[in-house]
Amino acid sequence: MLEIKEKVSQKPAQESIINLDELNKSSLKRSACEPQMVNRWSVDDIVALFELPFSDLIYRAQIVHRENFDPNAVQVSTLLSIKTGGCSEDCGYCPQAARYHTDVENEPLMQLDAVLTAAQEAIDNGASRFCMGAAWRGPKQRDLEPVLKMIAEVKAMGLETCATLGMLKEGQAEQLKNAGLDYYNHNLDTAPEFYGDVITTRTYQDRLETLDRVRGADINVCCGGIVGMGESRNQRAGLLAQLANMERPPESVPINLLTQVEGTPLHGTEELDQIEFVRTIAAARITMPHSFVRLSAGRQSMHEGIQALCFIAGANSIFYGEKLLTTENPEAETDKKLFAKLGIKKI
Ligand code: SAM
Ligand code: DTB
Ligand code: SF4
Repeated sequence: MLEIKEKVSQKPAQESIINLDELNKSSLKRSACEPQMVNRWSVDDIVALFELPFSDLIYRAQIVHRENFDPNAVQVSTLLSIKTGGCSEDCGYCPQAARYHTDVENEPLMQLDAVLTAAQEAIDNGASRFCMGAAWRGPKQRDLEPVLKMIAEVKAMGLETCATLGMLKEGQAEQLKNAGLDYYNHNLDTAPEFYGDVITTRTYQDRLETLDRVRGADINVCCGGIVGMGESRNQRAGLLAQLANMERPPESVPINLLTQVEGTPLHGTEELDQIEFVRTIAAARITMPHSFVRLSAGRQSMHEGIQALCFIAGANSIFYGEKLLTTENPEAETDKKLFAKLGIKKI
């Protein structure tokens, strides 16, 4: 244990975590807010965490968790898909991509009233944050206008606001900030070297540039990824290294377990062992001590004992409500019972 402790706390190797040449070529001007990488954690250091005996890993995660958070408090966000299906992108996990034959239909942007009704339900169920998701490559200006109105009205109801609308162009993050947006969710999804196996219609660099824009507009960053897509342990560690080495790590880090949907290319992927999922949560907690780590998609397929282990490993945020975007999530009542059993309070 001591030996490993020393290993993981030593100064990490000076490897470049992102492709700096590519970043330099980027048309985006450098700003003070650009997520320059800091070599806090090498991929090898994070793999060493994954390799710890389970009990030692959880112990370390608990120490970090208790140093930084109330260990019995979990933040709850409710998700709403404000624009479902028909997406032009080819993300291999996603049931909303138009090119895959899934049961998801292409629907228009929701009306403001319906969004506000859903926000009121979220309040009634005790959610503190409301996240609006759209199946877009990115918002066109004419799409953004009604979303700005939704954000402003949801904020006025007293909820924290979050949106996930795809890639942002210059100036759009500022408009979102002015409307009252607290968080923007945009995931890196996986390690750079596995990314091209999953998505080809947008690059890793595109994602980093959107994250720059979000940071530059002083919006909190919600950024994580998906595990269980057939990536290696090294690549799970690689995703965490990308996140943990950001100049300012994301305030919120959703760790999704792939929800396999028939018709998507990743349907039929070998299931990730759930203890390995808990290890991923623990490694996220240790490497990003100040971030909320969100136990995101995949809870529907997890026994409550595994979810309890995730909370012990440092997860302190969940999506709350019977639906994620298009797939199922535990009922709010089920989660209330689980929280009561575990003595967890909602924040
Ligand atoms: N279209 C926008 C985008 O891609 O940024 C926003 C919505 S998109 C559905 C948000 C995130 O949900 C994705 O980046 C991915 O990490 C996650 N996601 C989508 N489908 C999933 C699935 N089947 N299982 C787990 N996570 C999924
Ligand atoms: C995130 O990381 N997970 C959420 C949220 N951000 C937008 C989405 C999960 C989607 C799961 C598949 C679906 O319901 O369509
Ligand atoms: Fe479109 Fe987002 Fe789904 Fe990718 S993850 S296909 S961008 S909705």
